[in-house]
Amino acid sequence: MESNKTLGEFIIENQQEFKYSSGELSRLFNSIKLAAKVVSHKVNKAGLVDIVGGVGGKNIQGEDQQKLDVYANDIFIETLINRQIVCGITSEENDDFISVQGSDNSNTNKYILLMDPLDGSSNIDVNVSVGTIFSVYRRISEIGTPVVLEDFLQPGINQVAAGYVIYGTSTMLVYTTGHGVNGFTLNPAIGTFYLSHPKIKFPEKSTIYSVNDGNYTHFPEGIKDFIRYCRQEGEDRPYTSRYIGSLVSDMHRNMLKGGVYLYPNTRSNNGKLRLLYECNPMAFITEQAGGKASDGKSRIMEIEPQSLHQRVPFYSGSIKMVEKVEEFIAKSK
Ligand code: AHM
Ligand code: MG
Repeated sequence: MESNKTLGEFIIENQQEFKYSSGELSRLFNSIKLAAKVVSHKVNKAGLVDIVGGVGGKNIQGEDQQKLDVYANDIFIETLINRQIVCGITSEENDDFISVQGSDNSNTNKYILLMDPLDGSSNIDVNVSVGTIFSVYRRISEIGTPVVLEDFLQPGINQVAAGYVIYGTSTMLVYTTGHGVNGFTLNPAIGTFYLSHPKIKFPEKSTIYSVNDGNYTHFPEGIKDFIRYCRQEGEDRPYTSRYIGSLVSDMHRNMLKGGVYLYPNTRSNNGKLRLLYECNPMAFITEQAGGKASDGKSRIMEIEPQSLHQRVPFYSGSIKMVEKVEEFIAKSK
């Protein structure tokens, strides 16, 4: 484990990897890591202060918002707006996108940020890890004008960076700019992220499957077949079932230990996870770690988004396992 390289040093050293190298990305990451540290501090204190629980509001999907969701959302948005680093932000917790143009439309920044500020927040009051997921794109509309919806509805293949922060037994920031995936662990004593997981790759041998088994009866036949296959005796089967119910934690574990994450559609819905805030960034990271991310038929990152809060079925993990999922889905038709 390389323990003495900080995230700041790593970004500067690897700036040439970022094709639009102009210092903007480092400034953007400085803001993300600052906001992440503030949220991490708050999440770690969640059991100590009376901050856990709903605030009575519902987000766009009609789900109860937890206080910490709102807090994390505000911190990330404020940090980015105050530093005038991006020209637009959209969040799973907001109905619409935010244009960061300044009062005189003078903002000439090129990047927009999409985020799920605190994913898995229903886990907070039982002390289970949660995470922040983010994704960065270059705007497609003209610089200096207010951002438009089309800037945010770009396919995942246009991402220039994506990452997540996991608030777990330790706080980690994992990201990619399209040149592999690297993980940094926060030393809370001095507030610095250190490179702890360089060049993360899915292991060759993958034996974990992660799915909310309680929904089994509603899953498409192909997914039921895949789950039965996971449970059967075979060369390296039955596989191990692990499901935390916190996407960042489930994906993080599967990437390090080897496995597949499934959130299927059912007869009545198109899955739960949001294409822009959860699936695209996780798909970018998965692919960069040598894995594959699919909606069962097509590559997640090639889906043309139709709306900000669109949901898609999501299968992401080691290539062989995701191909097996696709194979069962194709066979069941
Ligand atoms: P959230 O964004 O409202 O927190 O919901 C997303 C979370 C993911 O972290 C997790 O993988 C999934 O919902 C779990 O859903 P379920 O409880 O239906 O299994
Ligand atoms: Mg979420």
